[in-house]
Parts: sequence; structure tokens; C-alpha cells
Amino acid sequence: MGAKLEHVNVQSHQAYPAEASGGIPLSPVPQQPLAEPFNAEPPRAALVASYVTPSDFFYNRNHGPIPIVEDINRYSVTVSGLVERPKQLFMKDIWMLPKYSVTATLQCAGNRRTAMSKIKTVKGVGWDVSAIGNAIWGGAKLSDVLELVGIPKLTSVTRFGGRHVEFISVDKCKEENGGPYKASIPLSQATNPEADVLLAYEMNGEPLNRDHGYPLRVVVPSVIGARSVKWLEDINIIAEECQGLFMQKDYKMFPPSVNWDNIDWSTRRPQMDFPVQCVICSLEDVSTVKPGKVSLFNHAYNELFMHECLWGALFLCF
Ligand SMILES: Nc1nc2c(c(=O)[nH]1)N[C@H]1C(S)=C(S)[C@@H](COP(=O)(O)O)O[C@H]1N2
Ligand SMILES: [Mo]
Repeated sequence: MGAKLEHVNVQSHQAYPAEASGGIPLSPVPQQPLAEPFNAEPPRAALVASYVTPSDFFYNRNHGPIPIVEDINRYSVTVSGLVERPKQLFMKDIWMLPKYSVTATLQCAGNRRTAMSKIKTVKGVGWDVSAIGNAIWGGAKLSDVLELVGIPKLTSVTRFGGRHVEFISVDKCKEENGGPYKASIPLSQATNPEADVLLAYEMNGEPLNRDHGYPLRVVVPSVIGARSVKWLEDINIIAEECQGLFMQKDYKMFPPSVNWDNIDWSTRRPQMDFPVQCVICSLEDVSTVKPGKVSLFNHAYNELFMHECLWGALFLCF
């Protein structure tokens, strides 16, 4: 079985074996060596082949080279900042906490950017429609982890004025001038057990693989993928939201009157949730069909489903 993800923005393609997705014909994949950072999405037919997206078909978005964490025993996450009892947590400390399985959709905020660019050019990776996936994530709840440093459940501000939880990763990227990838979410969401924010060490019942954040990543259900930081290294409790580029000068929505010459990033909050959307996946944009009954399969997403993505079937008669 060959590579299962399609490297975005690569032009030269070769036919892809149909048996790789259980008989569903897949779109072609590139044969070139992969560039860094690695960004890839599955063919759209793979998305509707199963409710849970197999890890091998799950899109990949990276801003820097993928780091290798070799010594799991020495790997640790520091929890510090505006907290009473800062702590260094090793994997054994995380594994000791109650384990939860959460089915959650991750989607890159740039998904469908190629289609958006047909209306007005947008900067960024030229995704088709498949920078989205539905996985069963296994790990500890962030609300339990934060209790270890003295932050009770359902806290929106710590005694020291902490209101946001910043996640800082191991990987380094050029957009942060060689610094780590980072993002934050409000403390009220992080300490709410019902929000199901996870420090995940498993994906679809297997240890997280390297591409998806081994050994530990954040999963923030119902929020754009950019906030689900992979290869977590530090958790920082801070007063203001994270000042990193991906929170302040990227992943924001502006009206059509704004362009690169007049943009004022400070006028918009970092994007967290998504608009409702739906995509037909069993046909390509340019497919033509014969008159008669046509079965279509789509994926639909609505943040009100909270954690779950709905894979639907739609039947149309022409
Ligand atoms: N450390 C780190 N975490 C990261 C990123 C990254 O480049 N580095 N990319 C983010 C973005 S933009 C998305 S959409 C998701 C993608 O997760 P995946 O590659 O597991 O699908 O990871 C997020 N977490
Ligand atoms: Mo993303």
C-alpha cells in the first residue's frame, strides 16, 4: 500500500490503487519526495468511507519540521505561569490520570481555501476539502491536569490573574522566527470537564504517531485545528491570550473590504469555532453525471454537534 495522503500543492500525479481505501477509487497521490513542512490531505472519497477517519488517512498540517521525541521516559511537560504549584509532568504522571476517549473532529481553518480563492485570493496552504478528520482521541482531561497545579474545575481566573492556557510545542517554525509553535484557549474552557479538552496520547486506539504529535498533543474539540498543539512541551497559565503569530496575525476572519494593504489584525479576535458547512465527497467538483438517480455522500460539520462530525448520505433525483 502506498502513501495515503495527498501532498497539497504538488502538481505531478500518478494513479492511486483503489484497494487502499477498501475498494473506493482514490484520487492520485504525488510521487515526489515530500517537502518540509509536511502538509497532506486524503482524497475526498476516503473521508466518507468511514465515520472514524483511519489515522493513515487523517490530514496533516505542520508549520515546521516534525520533531522526533526519542526518550519517552525523559519527555516531560511543564505546567507553570500564574499558578500556585508549578509542576513538571512526565508521561507516567499523565498516564496515571483517568483516561477518556473522545470522538472529535479536527479541521484546519484553511480547509477549502482553494475554493475560497476562486472568489478572492487567500494566502496559505491550498487545501481542497479534506483537511478535516474524525478521530477517537485517548488521553487525560486537561481539567484533571490543571487540578494537579492547584487550579480547580470550572475556574475562569486563577488567584494570580491567569485567564488563558497557553500550549507551547517542541517544534520550531519560521513564522515564529525559529521559536516554538504555540496557541492558547480560555482557562474557563480548559477547566470545564464537559468541554473534553484532552492531553491525548492515543489516536484511534493506537499510540499517537509522530506526524500527529507523539508522544502528547492537545485536542480541543469544536475549535479550529490550529489550537490543538502537537508535541506539547509547556503549559503556561497567562493573563492575556497567547501573543504568538498564529493567534494574533493569522487564523482571523475579515470582511471582503479588508486586504493585505489595510489589514489591522488587532480588530479581530483569534478564530476559534467554525461556520456550518457541508461538502459532497463522492464526486469531484468537475464530475459529470448521467440523468437519473444519483447517490451522493457528503460530510457535514456544525460546531453544535460539539465533538462529532456527521457523515451523511444525500440522495438526489435529476
Ligand atoms: N506543534 C504544532 N502543533 C500544531 C501545528 C503545528 O504546526 N505544530 N499545526 C496545527 C494546525 S494548523 C492544525 S490544523 C493541526 C493539524 O493536526 P494534524 O496534523 O494532526 O492533523 O495541528 C495543529 N497543531
Ligand atoms: Mo490548521
